This record gives sequence, structure tokens and C-alpha cells, in this order.
Amino acid sequence: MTERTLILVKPDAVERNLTGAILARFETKGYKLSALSSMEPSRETLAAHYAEHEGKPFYEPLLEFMSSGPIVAAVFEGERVIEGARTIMGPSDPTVAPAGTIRGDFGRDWGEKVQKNLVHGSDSVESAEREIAIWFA
Ligand code: RTP
Ligand code: MG
Repeated sequence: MTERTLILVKPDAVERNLTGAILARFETKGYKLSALSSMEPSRETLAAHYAEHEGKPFYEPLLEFMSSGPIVAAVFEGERVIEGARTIMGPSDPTVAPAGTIRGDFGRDWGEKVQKNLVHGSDSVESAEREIAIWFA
């Protein structure tokens, strides 16, 4: 079934001029870019997006990190794109993410409280629809 997923190019990736290289990985895999926006998100937007993590130790560092500069929000479409995009991204921790994945190729541990891992991708159909409504209201 054709799905949509929300991809965020996080502030660390935008700062390092990796936006094009990251979006290209989803495009060259064959997924269709259907929405794209560059922005500096409000705290309200970030709190809505990360509501499931409220109260966790990394929550405040995460919101601070995500507010630290511009991000790029994108919607990609295709068959099983949610799972496919997460495969392309690799595991959350860039130190153990395999080479060939975005996080494995471009990421590392910078010794900070939050994992600066370059990219976000929705983890289910329900999350994707919820997140797309937040970022592309
Ligand atoms: P995402 O939601 O961004 O696609 O990443 P994910 O599913 O792989 O990771 P998740 O568990 O949903 O966590 C959201 C983001 O919070 C930061 N994080 N830092 N212990 C830590 O330092 C830690 N744990 C999570 C990461 O930026 C992660 O992507
Ligand atoms: Mg997640």
C-alpha cells in the first residue's frame, strides 16, 4: 500500500550542508518527494512532534537541539516508504549505525547529551499522518 512518511533533516545536518545529500538518498531509492519546507520550528511544534518522549531524560536536550537552527521538513511517498526510509536512515545511534546508512555514513557521537543523528523518519502509518499534520498544517 502506498504510504507517506515525514522526514526531518535535523539542525546538525543542515548546519553541515548535508541537506541535499540526505534528501538524495530517499529520492535515488525511488521514493517521491511530495512536500518540502525549510523552517525554524517553534517550541510548540517540537513539543507536539515529540509528545511521546515528554518526561524522558533526553527530552529537554532534544527540544533544545531541534531549536538550535533551521531544519528541513519533507514528505516522501511510496510503497512501504515508512520502513524503507528507516532502513536508509539506520539505527538511532550513529556510532553503531552501519556504513551505507545516513547515520552510519555521516554521524558520530559528539559527546553531547542528545544523539545528534541528522534525520528523523516516522515510525508507523499513524505517526506519519500525525506528524505530517503538524509540520504541513
Ligand atoms: P527519530 O524519532 O528522530 O526518527 O529517531 P528514533 O526513532 O531513532 O529515536 P527516538 O527513540 O524516537 O528518539 C527521538 C530522538 O531523540 C534523540 N535521542 N537522544 N539517549 C539519547 O541521547 C537520545 N535518545 C534519543 C535522538 O535525536 C532521536 O532521534
Ligand atoms: Mg522516533
